[in-house]
Amino acid sequence: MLPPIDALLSRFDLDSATIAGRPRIERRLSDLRGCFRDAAAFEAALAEGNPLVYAVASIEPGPGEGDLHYGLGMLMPGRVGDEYWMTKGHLHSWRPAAEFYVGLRGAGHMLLEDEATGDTRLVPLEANGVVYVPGHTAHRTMNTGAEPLLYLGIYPARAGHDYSTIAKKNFAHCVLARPEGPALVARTAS
Ligand code: S6P
Ligand code: ZN
Repeated sequence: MLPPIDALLSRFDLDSATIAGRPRIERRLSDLRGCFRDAAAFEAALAEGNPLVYAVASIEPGPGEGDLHYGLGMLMPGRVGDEYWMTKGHLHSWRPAAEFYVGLRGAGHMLLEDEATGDTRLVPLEANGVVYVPGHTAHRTMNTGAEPLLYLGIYPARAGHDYSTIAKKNFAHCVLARPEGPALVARTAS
């Protein structure tokens, strides 16, 4: 038997990055301690205030083995030192879980890092583009534009979030704002 239409259809408000009647988590600058390479710039920015950096409204239709979940993300534009505002980044607890990121509005990039090899890619995330995040891949999103970045992340229900691996060792690369655009730089070299 199929669920009622309300459980099959969601409607977004892209200006507020909300989905009517659904939970939304918010991450502020203070939630991102340890993510940026310039700790002094981070603390100086935090001393000025604790702005909203991103929010995610989630839809979790069911916990079944074949179910899919999705989240509407809004990542605000901003900088800490020469790094763009970013998400915490994570691996999926169930490592084989892949994910699609669908760009809806604004301009961003995704940092992808293969857990086993460290192989790294910087991939644009923008309207009319879909980024495929393979399984076993740490992923972080940066707003590299001037407007809020809106996107959808679609992932297996059983994916889960492993934040602790990133919290312990961070990504091996940073993405720096350079005059010519976002530049991928080894963390040790920066
Ligand atoms: C979930 C998916 C996204 C992120 C969102 C926030 O698998 O990748 O919905 O949760 O982009 O990022 P983070 O790293 O704070 O979860
Ligand atoms: Zn994910």
